[in-house]
Amino acid sequence: MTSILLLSGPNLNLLGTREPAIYGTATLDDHVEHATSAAASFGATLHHLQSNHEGVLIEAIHAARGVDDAIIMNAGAFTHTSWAIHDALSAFEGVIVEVHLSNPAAREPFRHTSVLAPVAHGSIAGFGALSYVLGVQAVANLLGITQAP
Ligand code: CA2
Repeated sequence: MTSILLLSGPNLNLLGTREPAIYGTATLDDHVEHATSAAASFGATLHHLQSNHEGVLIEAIHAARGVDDAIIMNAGAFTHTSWAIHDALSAFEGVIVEVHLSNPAAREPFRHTSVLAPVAHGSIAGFGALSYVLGVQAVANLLGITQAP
């Protein structure tokens, strides 16, 4: 069975508690639930890890090698800074999709660069909760899964 790892970076555990104008009112658990349902509709399983620690995320990417078929990652602010996560993702042989709730390109200049985008197959940003579902659809498409079993 196709296995997808969903990774969430720093502060995403705070979703639903602050900044609703930017990130909406849904919690991270809500987004994971939607992504899990979307994956199931393609006959795939999805497991999730959130961490506020760069090293924990890097080790999760290493552990996914040879185990998971795809990584969907919202790296939070590490998106803009972490060459270490960039390098870890570059060693993952499966599909990589970057997702964001907001549209960083329309926000502060420091958010305009993603150091992870060059090692992802593609990036989805600005669609709120839909970004996660679109991320799963992108993975299914890239893996050649056209419909649920
Ligand atoms: O739009 C996204 O998904 C981001 O990855 C969210 C990150 C931000 O640093 C990226 O530029 C874009 C921040 C997530 C922090 O979420 C919070 C939620 C509630 C309260 C405070 C932060």
